[in-house]
Amino acid sequence: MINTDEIRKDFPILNLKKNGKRLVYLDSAATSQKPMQVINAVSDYYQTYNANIHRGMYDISVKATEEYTNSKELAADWINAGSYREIVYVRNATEAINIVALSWGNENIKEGDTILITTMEHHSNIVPWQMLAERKKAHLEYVKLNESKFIDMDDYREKLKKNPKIVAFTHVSNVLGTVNPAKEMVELAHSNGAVVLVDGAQAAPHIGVDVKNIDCDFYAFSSHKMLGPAGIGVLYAKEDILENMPPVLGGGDMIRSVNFDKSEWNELPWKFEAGTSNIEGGIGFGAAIKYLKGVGIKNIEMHENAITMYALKRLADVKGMSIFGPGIEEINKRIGVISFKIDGAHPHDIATIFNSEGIAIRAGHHCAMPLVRELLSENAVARISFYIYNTQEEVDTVIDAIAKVKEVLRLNKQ
Ligand code: C6P
Repeated sequence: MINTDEIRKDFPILNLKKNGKRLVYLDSAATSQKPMQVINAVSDYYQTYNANIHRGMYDISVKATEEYTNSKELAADWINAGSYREIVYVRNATEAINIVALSWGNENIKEGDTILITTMEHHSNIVPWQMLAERKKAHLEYVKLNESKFIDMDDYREKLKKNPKIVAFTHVSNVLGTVNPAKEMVELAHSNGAVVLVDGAQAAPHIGVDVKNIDCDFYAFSSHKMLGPAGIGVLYAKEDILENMPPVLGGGDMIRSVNFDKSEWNELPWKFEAGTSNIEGGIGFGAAIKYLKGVGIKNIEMHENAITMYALKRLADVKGMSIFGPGIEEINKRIGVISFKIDGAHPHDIATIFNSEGIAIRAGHHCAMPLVRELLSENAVARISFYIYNTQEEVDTVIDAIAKVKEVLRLNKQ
């Protein structure tokens, strides 16, 4: 199991005081905190080998190139990709999905085709497909959720009968915390001839991901949610698919040769990385993955499972509390993202009062408006989310803060 006392020593921000109280950071689904190992890796690059990659014959440029490529190898290993050639560095999961919609989508989607996504998606996995559907006069279809707010597999099978060219779904919901049966969904889509993109933004930091086993064609995730810097993320794609996709951006580094009338593309994955890369981001991301590997994904899963279980139990005792997403009995189908509401309290008031207690949580539609508004029938929900550095004592502070919410809003009198 994880020794959180030891882990917390690596995260300087966790010693900060907020409103006179120690910061309790429960918004890792939005972005995670960073350990000294990542901060030092970025600082070390700036201080000792800052140079452009793929361009210099001199030592510090060679080292920068090596470290950047090495981080891709770590990223490939983290999700069990075939090699770093399948790892395209992009700004974030959002950009990864957009690149697929622009490159693969523009080539392969024709008028009248169907694109299939689910009603559980983050805006990043809705809007690029809406834009593609509009460009191509294609149909965008949504798989429903069932009563328990899991993907309705019967509806999924039905919608697959419309022969979508591409299916895109989230591995883990950023609102419900639900882990979707990715392997089964990919298998069904493939047997129907569709290619599949999995949005792994909330999965890659928290659960073991094996893209070979899932067999998805594309997988998207961001560094900043897994201890790394912002501005760097991964588009994984099977090598043969990437080979056949045209680049989206043109410029330096993505070419093998340029003539006045025509250019030839560079080898993978550089074909998709035009211009100077986010070098320090890639190096920091590599350090983050090394750190997570040191902790071990099984330990991460066990720790988050235990703390989520504890939180669900304690929250269940709160009067007027509703929790969205799988309950304790389905703990193995969820991660530590818990969205909730308290009768009579607006989620923004909850988040504001939590803040006065030093607790950082997110409240709102969580960039999943269709899910929150239409399926949960809420304008906003409050959300706590855990990572490797969170403790049961921090869950206890949440329970105390809820008592404070009730006191301030005079809900105890109801
Ligand atoms: N969700 C949240 O607070 P980016 O912003 O590109 O790194 O990640 C986008 C994204 C895509 N898919 C899912 C399932 C996500 O949860 C997110 C990011 C954050 O829930 C910020 S809105």
